Amino acid sequence: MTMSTTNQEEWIKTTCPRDCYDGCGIIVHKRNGKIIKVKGNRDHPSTRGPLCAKCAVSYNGVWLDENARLLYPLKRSGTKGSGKFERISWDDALAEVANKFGDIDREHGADRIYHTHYTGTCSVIAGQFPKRFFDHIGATEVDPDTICNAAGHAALSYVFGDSTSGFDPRTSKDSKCILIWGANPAHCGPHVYQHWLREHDAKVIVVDPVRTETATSADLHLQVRPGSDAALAFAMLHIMKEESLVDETYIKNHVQGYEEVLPSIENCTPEWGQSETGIPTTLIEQAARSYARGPSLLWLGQGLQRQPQGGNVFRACAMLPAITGNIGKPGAGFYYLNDTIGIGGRRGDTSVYEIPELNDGPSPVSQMDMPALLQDPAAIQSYVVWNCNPLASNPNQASMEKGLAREDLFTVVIDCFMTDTADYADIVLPAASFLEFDDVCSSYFHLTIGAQVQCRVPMGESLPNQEIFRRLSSAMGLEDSTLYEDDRSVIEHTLRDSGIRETWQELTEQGWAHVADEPLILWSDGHFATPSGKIEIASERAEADGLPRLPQATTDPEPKNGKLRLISPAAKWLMNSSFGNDRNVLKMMGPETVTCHPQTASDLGIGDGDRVRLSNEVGELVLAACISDTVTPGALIVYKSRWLKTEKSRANVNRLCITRKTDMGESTSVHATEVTVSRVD
Ligand SMILES: Nc1nc2c(c(=O)[nH]1)N[C@H]1C(S)=C(S)[C@@H](COP(=O)(O)OP(=O)(O)OC[C@H]3O[C@@H](n4cnc5c(=O)[nH]c(N)nc54)[C@H](O)[C@@H]3O)O[C@H]1N2
Ligand SMILES: Nc1nc2c(c(=O)[nH]1)N[C@H]1C(S)=C(S)[C@@H](COP(=O)(O)OP(=O)(O)OC[C@H]3O[C@@H](n4cnc5c(=O)[nH]c(N)nc54)[C@H](O)[C@@H]3O)O[C@H]1N2
Ligand SMILES: [Mo]
Repeated sequence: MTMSTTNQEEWIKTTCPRDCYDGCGIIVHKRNGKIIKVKGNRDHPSTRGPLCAKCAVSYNGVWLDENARLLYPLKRSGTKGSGKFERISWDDALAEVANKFGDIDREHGADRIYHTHYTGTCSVIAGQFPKRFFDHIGATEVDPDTICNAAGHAALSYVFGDSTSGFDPRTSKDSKCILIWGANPAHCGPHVYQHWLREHDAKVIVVDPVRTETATSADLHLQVRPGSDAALAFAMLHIMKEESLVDETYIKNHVQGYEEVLPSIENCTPEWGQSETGIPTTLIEQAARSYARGPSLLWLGQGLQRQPQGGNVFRACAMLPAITGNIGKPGAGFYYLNDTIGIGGRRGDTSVYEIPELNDGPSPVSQMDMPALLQDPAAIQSYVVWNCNPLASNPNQASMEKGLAREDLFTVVIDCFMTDTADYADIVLPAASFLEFDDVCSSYFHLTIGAQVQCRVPMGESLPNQEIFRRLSSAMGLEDSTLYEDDRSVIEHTLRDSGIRETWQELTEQGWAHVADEPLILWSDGHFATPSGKIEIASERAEADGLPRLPQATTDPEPKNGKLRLISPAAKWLMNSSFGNDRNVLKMMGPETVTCHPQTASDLGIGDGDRVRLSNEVGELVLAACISDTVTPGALIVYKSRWLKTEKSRANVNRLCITRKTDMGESTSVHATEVTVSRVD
């Protein structure tokens, strides 16, 4: 595990497990056994130098700070939300949880125990292993992707049969055009932005209602009206058809439903496209031509599908590679999220993720149902929160808070920090951080696997998630051996399934490895994982699920009664709500603001820096206005997921965000939240 040692100096290679496109390599510098610096690994293909600013600050700030970290199991001693707790032993904490779960199982059934988790850590074992416990006891899972990206997965599964085998970024050396649709890597994958996107000769096109940093540095920015992306895709396809830029041979061999969708494409003229999207026809034409000529890559952002018709938008955009044949050849392809371990259907043994025989419990429920369900004593008796911070991250915050305040709801929170959600727990269990245990990280952009290497002992009495659930299994007297599988065995599974040749020892010395030596050209055999084996523009499976057979050229209606569409994208200085408790991060972010277009501001009589009230049917928030034409006139921006307790309002943008479900995947449509804005005198 040690790269080199001189006297008392040590440098350890490890990997950043945050939910980020970058998947960075890290070097931890120790002196006399103590971590003195956490920094970027300049030999890592994604990182190539320093860490991003937020990780550099937080990993050397709150993550190493004993005063900020949770060190011991805690039991609530005050009212819910008061943040008053007393220290208890692990044995007592686990016995209390075990007894309570036993009582609930006997009185109501274990399906009344709900567990919610997401990507607080994306490392494989800490991120996946605890599911075995919940599956075994028959608890109800809150479907994790419904807070983030489920609509996109559902849509791409209809079209390609697989949403997680996107392009290998290394294939971009052969690309002439990269189309980034509703993603902002400048914030969300700063190393991908700096080293992958900006160092390209390919023409970069960005479709986003916001002139993000990514859009500013692109060759072409299509500043789309929010919710009109499907119309834009159809208008681009119209131009491609008119100008004979479609690949008839590819369509004939590999696409189902082109003839059926053609009449809609023919109706969607560039002029119609301009009126729907607000983008001048000349720009739509330029984008259509560059993309169609290719070879082109299409990156479908997660932000793009967080809207009511997010699934339809994805199906519409997915027609671009199909109809132009920009797939299955060097420099071409689509990307949403890569499952590096299982890419291209290579995964053999899936037992790292799930033990099929353990997994016959209740169906998962959508995160969008949680604000209502949490308030219902007939539905939920216990809420276990691990790897996430739902009070900060979930929409309809007021209802979430009301549910969490229920005296009869037995809430357990496992985290590294005392989050806003943890304040409402009955039992808080301290999680070890990624610097404190071995694990495996797989990037969801680059096709690399990284070693997460223990750099110090866990702080206080904290434990890795997997160890917490082994001990809880034991406290409950559970017998299934898979609940106790040790880390080394799971790590070996994972490496084998990833096709990694290196042993764990070699991986820790190297820090990372590509899952394939040469760039993978995915879908090059022209066979797709759909029932027909073709790309399904027309989908019988969608139809059977009560959805349209074809993508629709529709646009969301404009907000009525003076309302505006509130977008709440990822903040540069946060990782969801993570890092929001770091003093220096807070300093860099400054006070929370709402960005609005100068025309909107003048219509509403708002000046830069004025206090404004944003309100709708679920809540209200008072913020300082920031007037800027980076956003389209009908839209507002408030970045997502600050900690509530760092704000005077004790709320963040999720106070306003709605739980309306997307058309597919029962997922979040936060970017379509509508609010009224008024100046506070
Ligand atoms: N308004 C609005 N809201 C949004 C979004 C939006 O676009 N707009 N985006 C949504 C999206 S995309 C997502 S993914 C969600 C994310 O929302 P969450 O999943 O809630 O993500 P975080 O807020 O980062 O919370 C992760 C928690 O895990 C903890 N953690 C880190 N490492 C470990 C560990 O090893 N063990 C344990 N037990 N805990 C650990 C961190 O300290 C942190 O408190 O937010 C969603 N919320
Ligand atoms: N710094 C930082 N990095 C992060 C995160 C973070 O919180 N902070 N979160 C991580 C997580 S969990 C995720 S899921 C990813 C998210 O990664 P992205 O998908 O890149 O991020 P978002 O910020 O959710 O949304 C991207 C863009 O979608 C745009 N958008 C909103 N509505 C529309 C629309 O109607 N049409 C179009 N075309 N675009 C629209 C927004 O303006 C935004 O610029 O980032 C990850 N990386
Ligand atoms: Mo996400």
